[in-house]
Amino acid sequence: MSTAYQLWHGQGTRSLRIMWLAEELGITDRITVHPVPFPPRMKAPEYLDINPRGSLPLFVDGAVRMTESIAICLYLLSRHAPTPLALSPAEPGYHDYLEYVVFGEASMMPPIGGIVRQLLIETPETRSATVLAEARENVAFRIRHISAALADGRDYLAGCRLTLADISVGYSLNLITALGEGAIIAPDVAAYLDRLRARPAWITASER
Ligand SMILES: N[C@@H](CCC(=O)N[C@@H](CS)C(=O)NCC(=O)O)C(=O)O
Repeated sequence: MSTAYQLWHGQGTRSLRIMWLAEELGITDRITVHPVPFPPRMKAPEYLDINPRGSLPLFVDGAVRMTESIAICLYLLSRHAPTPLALSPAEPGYHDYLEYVVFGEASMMPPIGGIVRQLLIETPETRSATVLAEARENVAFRIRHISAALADGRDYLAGCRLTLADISVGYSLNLITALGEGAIIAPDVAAYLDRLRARPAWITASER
């Protein structure tokens, strides 16, 4: 099948959600991947000519240009429907699907960003142990919402199968471990993350 999509991708950044989804969908042969060093604002200023936001991902499909990782994933799911990676409104758990697709970005990433700031951006002089502890506590508290979805031995967040909800949340959980902060993650959620990271699609996508 001919290439139709273009993705500007930074290793470990939110564009990994699209790489992972593409592997699960079996459509990687349709995507031209443009690797971008992170952060582009400092390491690839020419990228600002293509994406003035300076953020990753950037996705292009003909005249379509998108820069929000979750919106791009939803776009690909609708372009490649039907797929088990999406839940339809008629299926049980549809509301959980919507909830966790959004939760992985909108609720998980801001406090994780607080940890990133303290660990990677602030200097020893400006770093605040209080702010870092507060961000860690906030992340741990939000992870309880993931535990609730996995109660009663459920393997996935919605619909008893892997969906975009798991890809959205799984990316955020993986980032916590990449920061060396895996101890924040409750054991049931850590086991869930291990299951996600054992998937061939994750392994292939995360190496690119
Ligand atoms: N909500 C957006 C956030 C995009 C974003 O902030 N991406 C980060 C990488 S994970 C980035 O490019 N940061 C560098 C910058 O904004 O300069 C999404 O989900 O795609």
